[in-house]
Amino acid sequence: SRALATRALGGIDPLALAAADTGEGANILLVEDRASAIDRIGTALSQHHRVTVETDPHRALVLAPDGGFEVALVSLDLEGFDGLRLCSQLRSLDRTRNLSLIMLGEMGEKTRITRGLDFGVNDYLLRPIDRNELVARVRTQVRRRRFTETLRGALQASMELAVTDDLTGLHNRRYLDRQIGTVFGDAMLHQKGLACLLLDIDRFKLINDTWGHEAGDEVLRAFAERIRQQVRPMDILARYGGEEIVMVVPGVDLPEAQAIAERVRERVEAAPFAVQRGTRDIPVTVSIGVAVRRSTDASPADMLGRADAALYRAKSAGRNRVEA
Ligand code: GH3
Ligand code: MG
Ligand code: MG
Ligand code: MG
Repeated sequence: SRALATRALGGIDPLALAAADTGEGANILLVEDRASAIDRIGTALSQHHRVTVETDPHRALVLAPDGGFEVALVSLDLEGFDGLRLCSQLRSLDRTRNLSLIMLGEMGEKTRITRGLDFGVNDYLLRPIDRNELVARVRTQVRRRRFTETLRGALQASMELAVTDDLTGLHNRRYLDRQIGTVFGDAMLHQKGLACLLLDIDRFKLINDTWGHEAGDEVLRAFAERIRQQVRPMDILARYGGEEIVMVVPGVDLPEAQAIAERVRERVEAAPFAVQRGTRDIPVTVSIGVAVRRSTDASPADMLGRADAALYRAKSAGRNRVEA
């Protein structure tokens, strides 16, 4: 939504941004080998944009992915080369896929122009090229592309926001629920180990009651950060509930998972957490329930359930310990 996109962009409204864009100052690639056309088009566009001329279509194909171009104008009448083919290649390459394309052609080439429009070329200009029309059509493409790119960025940011926990910056439960099925299925298919660790801070209510909720938040953030430093890129780390964190660790068996959990427990206990700009050190301990996937598990919930039961045992047995 527009509001979410605005929030994701740090208060910038993408629609307002698009409306404010003049469509000036773009990087334009002109693929043309006729001297008169280069001169005419180059002169007209240079007053508004930066224009790079390339007479060789093969070199254009090499240049285009790295040039940071927003729009490419491609002649359909290149000497010994089909400009339409170049357009189609630019469309299919990963790094030029989003480039705005404008064909330059003759009136008699309507069939080819239509084919180009069919596979996604954005616009065309007929020779003799009218200067004002050229400038206007290029500007339209520049604005359209910038708008699309802005929305693409906003969408990406909102998608990340939707799976991130605000307080800790860890993934949230929605993310975990979405990913754990995939990881679980993968472990099942390849008959590999999969472990899940359920971490719950000991007597956290007491921390809140003693130091205040703000300090509790800070402890939670620092706790999450300390845990984050101990996971590998393929592990899932998510805030599961209030002061509970889930670690999903692929490729390990139960003894390995217990060793990981024990190391995490020790690291939490090893040093107190500095809060309120370093004025307070709060000691924290954590209890951890460990479970691994079993061949009889129907779903990740079975494994998570065992981790939860193990956590409960760790609490009953006196806290600051690992149970499996
Ligand atoms: P134990 O787990 O050892 O049994 O004791 P506990 O005190 O941690 O027990 P419990 O899990 O029942 O309570 C967790 C507390 O964490 C309750 C809740 O007020 C607090 N909490 C949950 N989320 C947050 C949060 O985001 N910030 C702060 N400051 N506190 C939170
Ligand atoms: Mg509890
Ligand atoms: Mg707790
Ligand atoms: Mg709890």
